[in-house]
Amino acid sequence: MSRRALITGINGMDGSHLADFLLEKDYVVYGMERRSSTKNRTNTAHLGDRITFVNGDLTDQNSLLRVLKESEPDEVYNLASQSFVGESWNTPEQTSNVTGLGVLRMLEAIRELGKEVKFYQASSSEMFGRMIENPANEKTPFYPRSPYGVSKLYGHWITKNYRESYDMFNVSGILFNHESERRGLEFVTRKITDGVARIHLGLADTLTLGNLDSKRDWGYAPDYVEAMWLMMQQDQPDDFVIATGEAHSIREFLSIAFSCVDIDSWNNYVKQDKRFMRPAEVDVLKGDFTKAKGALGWKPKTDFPSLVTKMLMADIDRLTKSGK
Ligand code: NDP
Ligand code: GDR
Repeated sequence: MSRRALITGINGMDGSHLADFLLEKDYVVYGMERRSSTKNRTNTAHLGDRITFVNGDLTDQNSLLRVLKESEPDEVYNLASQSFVGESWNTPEQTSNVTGLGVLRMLEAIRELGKEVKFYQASSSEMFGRMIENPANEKTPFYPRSPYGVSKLYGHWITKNYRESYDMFNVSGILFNHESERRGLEFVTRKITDGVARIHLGLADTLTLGNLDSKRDWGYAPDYVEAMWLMMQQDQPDDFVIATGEAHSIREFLSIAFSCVDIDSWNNYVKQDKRFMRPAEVDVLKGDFTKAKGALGWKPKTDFPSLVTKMLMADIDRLTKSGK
């Protein structure tokens, strides 16, 4: 019989890639979305009726229990969150409520349901923040640098605590940055590929960014959703760092993207604005995925230049077709 999965944050980047992956594995997939006045299913439009959408919100306890009863999952992947680090200083309370307490609500809903359900929590490299150890591994102490990072840390520890308190099958994937053609336009990678595509097509003259010196360990999202699934197939629940082991600066990202459209002196096209700087920055993030490689047999398949090129080509293609 097909296994059943519930994915929260279904219309986000990871939710849509995970749905693609699980459908390939013959899962029955339910995707939780929250109500909005205008539906945004851009990332899931291609799935048609191959998945079932259910309405629920991580800030509403009863809705989560209802969603679990409707979907009857064997595996829950909790990918929903207020995921934009920059925004977490503007709405710290809302971020804590969704990204932190939302995890507790889902765990309580699973307990209330009273059936054995495996639970995946989308933890983040932002929990390492100041990077006490470089590269960071599963034993590295945490030092979050934003309300988002602090909220993720709560979600991480409550997931672990419920595993130990109630013998639940709960895993936390500590994923470093991962990107794809479906990344939200406000995140720096997609902002760059969209911006460079516009400059290339004559639709824009400049691209305005914040801090160009921070470094991130960037992987490709479809590679990373496989790691989520592998963690859920282990005999014993455990937590894993998922990363590429390489860190690159925003400047390097810009340089590759602009060189793809034959522009060498990219400095002429990029402006900086304080609006995009953060009150506290994470200067560098780099992860050590040795444990995942050994226990899950996982490793990244897409290198940094290929990631940048794929994202840029997709944006050029999209903008060429739409003309705006
Ligand atoms: P996205 O921002 O693309 O997706 C987040 C999803 O959460 C959206 O679909 C959003 O719905 C939904 N959501 C937000 N608030 C609520 C709520 N109150 N109730 C229900 N749903 C809600 O994130 P990603 O796909 O990039 O990331 C997936 C998860 O992994 C997130 O938890 C993120 O914090 C975490 N993560 C991501 C990493 C990355 O590099 N991408 C790295 C490490 C962790 P709506 O469309 O309605 O806003
Ligand atoms: P991040 O991603 O904060 O790492 O969180 P983001 O792309 O927003 O920022 C990465 C770095 O780029 C710098 N930067 C800019 N960022 C944005 N968004 N816009 C700009 O114009 C800009 N200019 C420079 C930032 O200061 C930062 O240093 C992502 C999210 O997916 C989280 O949910 C996830 O947990 C972490 O990755 C791991």
